[in-house]
Amino acid sequence: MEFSSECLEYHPDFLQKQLADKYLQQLWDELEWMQKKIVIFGRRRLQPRLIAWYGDSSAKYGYSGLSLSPLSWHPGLLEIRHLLEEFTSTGFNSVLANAYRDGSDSMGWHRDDESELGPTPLIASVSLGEERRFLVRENGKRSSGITLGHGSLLIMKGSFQRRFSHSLPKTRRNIGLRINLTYRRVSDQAPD
Ligand SMILES: O=C(O)CCC(=O)C(=O)O
Ligand SMILES: [Mn+2]
Repeated sequence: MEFSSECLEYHPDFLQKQLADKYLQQLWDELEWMQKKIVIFGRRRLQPRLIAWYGDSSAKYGYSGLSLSPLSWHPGLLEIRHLLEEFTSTGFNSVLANAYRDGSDSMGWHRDDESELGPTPLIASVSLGEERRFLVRENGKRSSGITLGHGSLLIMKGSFQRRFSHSLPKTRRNIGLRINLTYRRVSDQAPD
């Protein structure tokens, strides 16, 4: 697929397998996973995945009618934050963790373009566990995909959120757990 590396970078071997195995187990066992109700097209339904929001206490975040106050950092999430800060030379103050329990959990098409992320956010997305397809689509064009593997890092940056939407579709493959961590920097200023 054609992406400018200005917008999207994929690093398949960001975490060594042993370390990725350790974090997968630890974060599944120890994070405070929740399944939230959200409103889509006026209907209340359960999100088809589990989520947990961790970060500095100032890092409040809202999307799809949800307003999330962060839990204070888990040591594993903090270790990964430090690895990412070194790798990307960017500071993060929060992380949204998503757990896809099997192939029927998913995330619909969206952009991470909330004003508290700023106009050109750098979002660092770490994947653990089962491989899943990540789809990217520019308005009016066909989607393309990247397979996100265990221990990989995807960096979305620059104009990515303005130009493209992304999603994580369901799959019929008989697969188990995948955890995804999107590290973000959210501003603690009220949006204008
Ligand atoms: O699970 C993924 O790879 C995507 C997660 C995502 O897009 C998000 O948390 O905003
Ligand atoms: Mn996203």
